[in-house]
Amino acid sequence: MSLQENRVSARFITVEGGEGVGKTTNMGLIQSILESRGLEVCITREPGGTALGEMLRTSLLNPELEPPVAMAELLMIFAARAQHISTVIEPALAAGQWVLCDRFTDATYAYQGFGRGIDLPAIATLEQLVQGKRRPDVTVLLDLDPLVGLERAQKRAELDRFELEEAAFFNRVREGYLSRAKAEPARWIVVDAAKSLEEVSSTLNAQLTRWLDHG
Ligand code: Z5A
Repeated sequence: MSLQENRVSARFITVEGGEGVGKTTNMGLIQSILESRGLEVCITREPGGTALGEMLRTSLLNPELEPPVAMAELLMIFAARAQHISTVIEPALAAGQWVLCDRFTDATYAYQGFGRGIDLPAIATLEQLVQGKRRPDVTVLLDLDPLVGLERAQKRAELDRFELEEAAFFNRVREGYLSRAKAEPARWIVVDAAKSLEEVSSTLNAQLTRWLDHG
């Protein structure tokens, strides 16, 4: 595909789900599917993706730092997002690169909205203010029982501040994701992440390929 064609069709793909569901692992698969079609891919993540965003990420995740209250947490996430959109996401899309982002605003609805109980319309107001019309073109949801995901995450590394929340919080987050996917099914690819990595990858491959071919 020529750079000119990429410019016209560059898309914004996000990957979502609870702790340890396999987002990082499956980002690699998505990247290789896109690159095998000759597409240039910009890989990024939230919170993070810029120097400022990574600083905010550290403050958000480190359990040894002063924990932000829910509203401060929400605003830190949107501050990181404003910087990320302006300096990474929009320039990449404008240059014809496909953007593949590990978490985005659906995570804010799930964690800060459903998880922490912040009003969803308040999140929608910030979304509009910070993002304008920018929304993901497709979102992959890796859906998994939070207990299984936490067990996987625990085996891999020290738990961060979010991962120390109680089980009810993670159940609300999962419910939040599933209700968003149900409300807007054309945008979401929902994959059962309880299956083996091979099965998850194969389902994701098939569904993403269908979306890429038929959009
Ligand atoms: N957050 C928020 O609150 N609001 C927001 O708006 C945003 C974020 C954007 C950081 O996210 C935190 O930010 C997040 C919410 C909050 N909460 N936390 N924590 P993060 O994405 O960096 O953190 P994470 O969800 O904990 O990601 P993770 O631990 O890196 O998990 P993952 O990327 O989904 O999983 P993984 O590293 O690919 O896999 C975990 C392990 O499981 C690994 O050993 C794999 O080999 C294994 N694995 C993967 N798939 C399978 C299958 N299918 N079977 C068996 N084992 C598997």
